[in-house]
Order: sequence, then structure tokens, then C-alpha cells
Amino acid sequence: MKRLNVLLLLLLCCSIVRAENGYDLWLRYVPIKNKSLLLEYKKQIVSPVVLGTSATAAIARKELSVALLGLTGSSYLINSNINTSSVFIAGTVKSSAVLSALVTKEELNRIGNEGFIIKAKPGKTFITGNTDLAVLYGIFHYLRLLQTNQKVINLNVISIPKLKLRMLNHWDNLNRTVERGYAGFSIWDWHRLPTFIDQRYIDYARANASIGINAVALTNVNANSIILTPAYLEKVKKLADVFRPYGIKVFLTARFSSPIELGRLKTADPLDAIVQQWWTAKANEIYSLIPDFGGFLVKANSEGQPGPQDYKRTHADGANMLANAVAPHKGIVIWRAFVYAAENPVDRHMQANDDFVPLDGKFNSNVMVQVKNGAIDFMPREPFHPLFGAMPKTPLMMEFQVTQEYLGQATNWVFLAPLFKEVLDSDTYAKGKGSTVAKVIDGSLDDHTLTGMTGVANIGNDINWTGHPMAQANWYALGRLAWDYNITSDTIADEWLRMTFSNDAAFVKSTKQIMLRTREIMVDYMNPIGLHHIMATGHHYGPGPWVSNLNRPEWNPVYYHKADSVGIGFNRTASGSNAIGQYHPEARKQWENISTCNEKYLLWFHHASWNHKMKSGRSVWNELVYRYYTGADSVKWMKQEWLKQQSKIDAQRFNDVSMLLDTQLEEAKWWRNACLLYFQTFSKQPIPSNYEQPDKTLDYYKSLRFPFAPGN
Ligand code: GCV
Repeated sequence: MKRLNVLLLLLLCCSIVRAENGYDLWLRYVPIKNKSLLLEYKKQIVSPVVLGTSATAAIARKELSVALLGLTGSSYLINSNINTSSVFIAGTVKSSAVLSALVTKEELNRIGNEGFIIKAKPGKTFITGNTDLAVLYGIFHYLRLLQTNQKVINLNVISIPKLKLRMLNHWDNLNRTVERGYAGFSIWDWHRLPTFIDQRYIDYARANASIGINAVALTNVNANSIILTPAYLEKVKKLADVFRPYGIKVFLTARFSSPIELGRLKTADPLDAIVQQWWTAKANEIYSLIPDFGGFLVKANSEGQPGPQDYKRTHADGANMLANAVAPHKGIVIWRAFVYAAENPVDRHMQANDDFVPLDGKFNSNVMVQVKNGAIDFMPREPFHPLFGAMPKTPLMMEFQVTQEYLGQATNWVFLAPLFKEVLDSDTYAKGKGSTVAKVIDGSLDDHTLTGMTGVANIGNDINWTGHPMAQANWYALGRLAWDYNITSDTIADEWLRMTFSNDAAFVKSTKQIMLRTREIMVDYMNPIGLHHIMATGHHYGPGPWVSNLNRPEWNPVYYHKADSVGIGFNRTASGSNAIGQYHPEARKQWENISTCNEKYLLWFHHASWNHKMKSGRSVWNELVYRYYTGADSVKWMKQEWLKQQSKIDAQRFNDVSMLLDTQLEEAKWWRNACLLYFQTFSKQPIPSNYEQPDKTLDYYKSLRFPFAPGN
């Protein structure tokens, strides 16, 4: 009787969809439901072997054993030696003649240190590469195939990362607040480091390795020099030790004035010999603790940060000084191009090009210039940054923002892969048609070997890592696109949904459809037809197009939309700021004429009259009304579609997303009403009566305050 009860209890437990809080990300390894596939998989993984003695090989063995247990329900011992029954063999080419016989010399040269090869035929599977890390990447790839229920009996995969540095930038402060973080506090528990190693560090490294991320800048670019003190470097060393076997290199942000703050020098002038010696000694100290330290990431002379211009030196002078300090250790310097100055009356859009283009060719060979995807600041939609295609002699690194500072933060569901891809696929025309941004950053256009892409992380200590459960997809997308920018948004969403939620075909189809539309929906209810930077100032939460009282002109939304009685938008053509002149002529063509301008960017480049006729036949005013209402209505559609998925996934994540969609709908309506009521004071035109009219006044929206909005 007792046994029967236990059995019944077990059965009951198994039949309930397991509770999920999102911590497992896309590495849940839940049982494969398709019986015939399961049988096929089991035949491919008899007596699995992962060769190698390194910590990385041990991690690969552990991952495989955890994954196979979860996916198949059977426990597998992962051998580290080949035996007669092994049909699944993974290891470097050097580790076994069986593996080296499979690949040609040419293939081995081509895949480098991180690329991997998977070959399978019925009853045989081989995963190999030049290093244990490549093999680990191959195993994660193979597990993805199982997790997404793909066929694995005939495989011939050669996968090589398109970019060398695939990075996350954490804007994490030493007190654990996160600038523009919406998922709790920093996961770096500095106070308890170096002794206490939080399991999170390991899980974080594992998640990154599963998508190919191989570098991380731990600290905020608005840097604190304390991170460079001996006590903190000991802590950093511990994190680097955890990350190393996962193939992840650590970078630190360097505050340019550190020689003054820490070294008590009188200056931080990059041409001063004592300052140079200080940085050389600091670099030596860091490398003595962390021999594979990646290098420094620097924000200088931007938004109040110190930099070489304080000493009338150039960005190149500053970057090269640091580059000299790390060069003997094979380190690099990543110097950010996000610069603009309040005293400079030139259109903010143009200031980075003005500063950096003259420096092309003047940076040391171990310097990369990190450029945000657009010239203003991670807007819901921006044209690509004109620096891409304008500095052929300098390796440019892409900086995306994964954390949704300007895209609804952690209350809005927005899948960012389409945004990332839109930028990467943009044609700079730097060397004729086809000179895409992707080709600039992968080094192929101008023959660079240092290449990379980074994302400002959306990770915090919330149980599900990213605040909004759906925001995990953006971390995932960043990694996948940094590995291969040709992967489609559809594929990324598909993989992520299957691994993170379910392989149920109807669920995947419907939820993917929502994901792929989220970005356009958000653009419509937030920043349609080229509007930008009209968020409330400071925290950037919600609309604030009316703000005009801040000291720095370019911190005021009115600077960007320029609404007046005639029309709306920023004239950046030759008759205006001529920011458009910073693009190559062919690229310019798509925007320079108001009547042919790609309407997605109309108000980005033109001050259009309220009655300017759009391709839809509507006036600019009516188009704005239409977009704002369509965007907000589409959030209702998202909710309706999501509600249909209730039976398909676990209750906790289903409910979390449902509640957040309610918030998103309220915020979309808030954006719509506040912006239209405000712009109406200029257009003097009605919101047509067929639309539900705003239920609050403009004064009400203007009065809203959020003193404790996160991330600020
Ligand atoms: C880290 C924007 C953000 C700042 C951020 C800055 C940057 O201005 O609002 O929080 O600072 O970009 O990228 O340096």
C-alpha cells in the first residue's frame, strides 16, 4: 500500500508541468517528448566520450552528462577514453587519430581556435576542433540540436565564429547598482569576493559559453578607479579564474584619471612619462594575477568622464598610451567612440565622427574603437552610425545595448534580434554596394584581424537574470549574432523558444510571431517615423517630449523632435545640420530627399510639415496618430495571442509574462496619449474621432514623476 502511494505521488509529480522561475535560461534540458526522435538520439550517443584532461574538457563532460540525463531520462557516464562501444566521440583533433582522420588540414586552418566540426552518420557522431574550447562549443551546438528536436543522424557542420571578440559589457558599479540595469543588482558580489564564489558566476559563464560569448567587461564604463586597487584586482582574478575554462576573458574599464586618484600623480596626461610608467606598472600588476587579462575598455571625455582631451591630447594619444602598457602581454584597448560635449553646438549626431575620423590610422594596432550602433544613443530605431565605413584603417567594434534603456526597460517585451540585424545588414557603401556594417566589423572590408561585437548586458541578480522573462532572448540573440550575423531573427527566436519554453509546434509558431513583431510595435507606440530621444530625462522611463529645461541642450527631448507650428523632425540634410553629409553618397541617397526618404527615418533627417503627405496618403500628423494607435493596439494583440499559450508552458512564466503585458499595454497607451497630446499643441489638429480619445490631460502626463525608476 505504502509503495503504491509513493508511486502515485511520483506519477502525479511527473504529470504536473514543472515549476520554472527562468533561472535555467535556455539550458533547461527537459525530457524529449517525441519518442522516435528520442530513440534516434539514443542510438547516436551510446558510450559517449569527451577526450581531454583540461578543465574545459571536464566542463564539457559534465554538461553532456547533465544534458543527456535531462533530455533522455537516462543517466550517461561520459568517458574520457574511447572504448569499443563508443559511437559518440568528442575531442580535439590532437586527442585521437579517429578524429584527426575526419578533417582536412585546410578545414583545421579555417576553423582556428574556436570553430568546430560535427560529423555524424547513423550510429556515429564526432565533434572536433583545434582546442578543448572549440569542442565545448561543438557540444553546446549539438545539445542545441537535441533541445530543438532536430535530426542528428546525418550532420556535416563546420561552424566558425565571424567575430573574434564576442562580448558583454556590464555597466555594473562596485556598490552593486547597475547603470541602466533593470534586473536587480549586479551579479558581482564584490564584498564577498574573493573568498565567496557565487554559483551564479559559474552558471553565467556556462550560459555565455553556450552561445559563444568569450569576453566580458565587468565594470561600468563610467568607471571607478577603485577596481584597479590591489584588493579589487584579487577579486577580479577570482572571477577570471572561474571564467577561464569557459573560454571567457575578463576586461576592466579604466578610469582615465586613475594615476591621479590612485597613484597620487599630479596629472593623467597620456604623454607624461610618469603617467605612462604608472599604467605600465598597473598593467604588469594585473597580468601577474590574470595572465590572460583581455585589456581595458575606456569611456573618455564623454558625459563628464576624464580623458586625454583634458590635457589637449587626442583620443588616439590616450588609447595608445594604454595600448602600450598592455601590448607586451598581448592585451588590447577598446576605446569607445560615444563622445559628445555640451559646449559643442554641433548636432550631437556628428560629434563622434568629427572627433574620430581625423584619427583614423593613428591608433596602435592593439586598439579597437567601439562604436554604438547609431550616432545618438541606442534608440528604438536609428540609422547606422556614420563611423561605420568612415575609419577604414581602424578596427571598429560594434556596441549594441541589450539592456532596454530606451526600449521599455524590463516591463516591455521587445525582441532585439531584428534591431541588431537591421544595423548589421545596413549598407555603408564605403567600398561600393554591399559594404555592410557586418563587413566593416568582421574585418573583411578593410582587412582587419581584430574584430568584435559587444552588448551592454541586461543581466542582474533577479532570479531569472534579465527581469522580463522574454529579455533572456536578447542576451541569447547577442551571442548568436556575434558568432554568426547571418543567422536570421526567425531562427534565433525559434531556437530560443524551443529551448527556453517548449517544442510544441503551435506554441513556437504563435509566440515566434509575437517576438518578431515586438520591435516594430514598440517603435510605433514610442518613436514612430524617425522620432527619437523623446523619453523622460534621467531615467528614460516613459515619454517626456516636452522636457526643455535641462542645462545641456542635447539632454532635452525638444532638441531632437523640434516640433513647431510648421512641422516636426530634425533637419539633418544639407539645409540643416548636414549630419547626413557624414554618410557615403549612396547611403545618403535613401534619406536626403524628403519625398523619397525611407519613412522609417523621415523625422530623423527632415523637419516635415504637419501636412506633408506620406506614402500611405496620410499627412504626417495623421500618420503619427495612426502609428501611435496601431502600436498600442498591437500590444492588445500580443496579450490575446499570449493568453492562448496558457496550457503549453509552466504557470509561473506564463503568468509573469501575462502581467507584464498588462503593464506594457498601459505604458503603450501612456506613450501614445502623452506624445499625441503634446505634439497636438503644435499641429493644432484633432485626433480623428474614430480613435478612442485620451482619457487624461497633457498636464497630467507632464506631472508624472518616477524618482525611484531603476537603472538611473
Ligand atoms: C554608461 C547613455 C546612458 C548612460 C551611459 C552612456 C554611455 O547616455 O544613458 O547611462 O553611461 O549612454 O554609453 O556611456
